[in-house]
Amino acid sequence: MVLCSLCGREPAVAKLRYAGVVLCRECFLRYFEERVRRTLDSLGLTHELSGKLVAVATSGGKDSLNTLFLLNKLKEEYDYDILAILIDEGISGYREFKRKALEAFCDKFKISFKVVSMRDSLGYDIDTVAKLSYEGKIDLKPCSVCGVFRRYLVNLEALKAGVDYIATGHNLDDEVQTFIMNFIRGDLASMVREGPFLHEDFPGFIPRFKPLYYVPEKESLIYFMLNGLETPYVECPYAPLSMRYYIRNLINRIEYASPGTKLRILSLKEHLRTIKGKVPSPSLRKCEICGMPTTRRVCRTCEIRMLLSRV
Ligand code: Q46
Ligand code: ZN
Repeated sequence: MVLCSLCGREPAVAKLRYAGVVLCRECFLRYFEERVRRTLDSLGLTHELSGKLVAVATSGGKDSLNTLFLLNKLKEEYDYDILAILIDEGISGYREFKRKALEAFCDKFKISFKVVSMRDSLGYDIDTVAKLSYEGKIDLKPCSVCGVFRRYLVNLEALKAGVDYIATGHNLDDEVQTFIMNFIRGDLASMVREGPFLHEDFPGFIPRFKPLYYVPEKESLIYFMLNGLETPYVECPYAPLSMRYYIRNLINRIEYASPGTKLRILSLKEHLRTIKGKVPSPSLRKCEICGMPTTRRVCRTCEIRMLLSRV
């Protein structure tokens, strides 16, 4: 039996290859939660969250449920309220299962939640978008529409509910993938802008933070399982069509061959964020159609809706 590298008493259940250690259940949970707590503290949220309403944007997957679980656990200590928001994109064979998982989770932990239908709110669901894309009627992939619409609806619903902060379940792997995708697109402004906390001083923009920013996906999965949390392991059928899917597999292969790669990329990302002020980035304005914050004359959501209405 392999014993925990920290306490030396209990059997190890998690191997952290990049650190060369193995941890038992208790030490792993403590290590994991301490890292999340340190993240919140480093973002200045320790006192800032007091008396506030925090929305957790959740998909019903392990990372967003972990975020909900952790923020629910910390809410008395930090003195805030939480509300879970799930956007139903209308993806059959996927969304209904994850939605049920969120509902069961919120019932179990007595968390308020809101489900928003993309079709009812914006007039389109992602199955329809995917069909149009497959038929060659639009030059847009399902994920590029889904991501834009989801972000838009989470912000809109949070505004309606009087939310002060939005928390998302992005983990270290997501951040590394996004960084590489921005690199491939040559989008330096996004490379230096995106971090664990995003705040723009503009009406209608709700500050966002990512409690799992420094947590590798594999550790998020271990934490989820060790806490006995449940979600069906179904994947969105459109995920393999995205650039992210390709990048994710590629980075996982490199990480396997060279442990610590993801951490090194994240540390480069963190380093680049220090030059944020030196990279010109477009300022926010109000969308001429819907009034939501955007860097364009017309926001991407309104632009896509106009495009879809012409098909
Ligand atoms: S739900 Fe939507 Fe994801 Fe499906 S269509 Fe793509 S973005 S993969 S996280
Ligand atoms: Zn708009």
